[in-house]
Amino acid sequence: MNLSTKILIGLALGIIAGLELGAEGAGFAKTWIGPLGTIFMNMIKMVIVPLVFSSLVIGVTSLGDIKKVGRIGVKTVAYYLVTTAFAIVIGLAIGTIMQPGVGLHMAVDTAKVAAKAAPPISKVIIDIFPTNPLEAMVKANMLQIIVFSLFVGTGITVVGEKANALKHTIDGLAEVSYKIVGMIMAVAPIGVFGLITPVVASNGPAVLLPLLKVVIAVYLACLLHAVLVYGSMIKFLAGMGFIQFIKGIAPASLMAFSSCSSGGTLPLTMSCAQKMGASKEVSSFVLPLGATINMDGTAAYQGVCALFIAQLYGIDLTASQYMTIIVTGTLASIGTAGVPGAGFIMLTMILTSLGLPLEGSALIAGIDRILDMPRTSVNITGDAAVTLLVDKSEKKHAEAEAPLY
Ligand code: DAS
Repeated sequence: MNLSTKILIGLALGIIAGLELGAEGAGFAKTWIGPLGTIFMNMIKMVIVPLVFSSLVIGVTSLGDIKKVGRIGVKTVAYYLVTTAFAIVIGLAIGTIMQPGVGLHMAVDTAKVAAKAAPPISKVIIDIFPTNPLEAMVKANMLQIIVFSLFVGTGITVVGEKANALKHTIDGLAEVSYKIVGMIMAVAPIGVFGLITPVVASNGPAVLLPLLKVVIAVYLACLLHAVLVYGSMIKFLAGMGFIQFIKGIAPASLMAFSSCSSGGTLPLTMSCAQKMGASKEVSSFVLPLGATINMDGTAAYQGVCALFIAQLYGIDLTASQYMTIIVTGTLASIGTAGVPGAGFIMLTMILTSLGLPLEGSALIAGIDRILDMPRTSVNITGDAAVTLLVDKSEKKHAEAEAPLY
């Protein structure tokens, strides 16, 4: 039985238990069943720091010799960041239009939430540069950890040979972190059961009805992003028909949809991109980087879900908080590893940076695997689209530099 079926069973049992217990059993659910969910969430928080640090450092070191790929690296990262920002904006737009969480005011300590929701945009930008990276890790300050990781990855690449041992160690930490994510996801059904039961018991069936809206919102945001953003990129910048591109990337997109793993799909993504004309040099650099740092589908999902949870608690987000979602979501998607369920881990980080209650993510946890399919598919499709763009511009660059005769 695969993980998605197990999670859905955990969700179904949690809903049934919550409905059976009802409001009068909410206390029992909170005291005796809730801790299963709390432990699950604690394990998620436990792995976020090593996961983001190591996967991002390795993502940056895959740039190889900075001089040689400086130009490609800047272009690649720029395209990845811009498309990710677009994805979040599309996710926020869909979440604003569809309002998936409206009408479900849940009791929450607004003082706690309000206290964290205040930071002005300038403070958000200044604060992403850590004064002490170890403190950032201890406090799980994700934006600071992401910035520090970018510097460490660049430093390792510039130092070269002498830093090989460090790079090897961090690479090992990345692999171990992916494995730990897998172990945590193995107990997800129990964790989801523990998360969802108290929520349903204390909020009744009304809480679950909007879940369909969230699923539709995430799928719609992913589809819109792929058609609007990749459609125009491929047609106007890569000089390829969008249908031709979709047919070319389809094997990898479908593999990503079913495996929910960008990393696992990478070999297929590379062969699809190369069959569509991307050179080996560009695709073997841009795609592994993309599988590590480019997560447009995840970003769109985070835009929708962050709004869903704010709406769930009747919290109106300020413009500065919208900006925080765009900045945090763009940077956080860099640190999202290409493994199943990694995006949900990043969502909990975005909620924390907004001061929104993590409990709200319990409803998302139960359907996350369903939401992981389209976002992973979009993640790798975006990687392939950027690869074709960078490849086209590199070929133009080479032609421009070629001797006239
Ligand atoms: N499933 C992850 C991937 O492989 C993304 C995510 O969980 O959001 O891209």
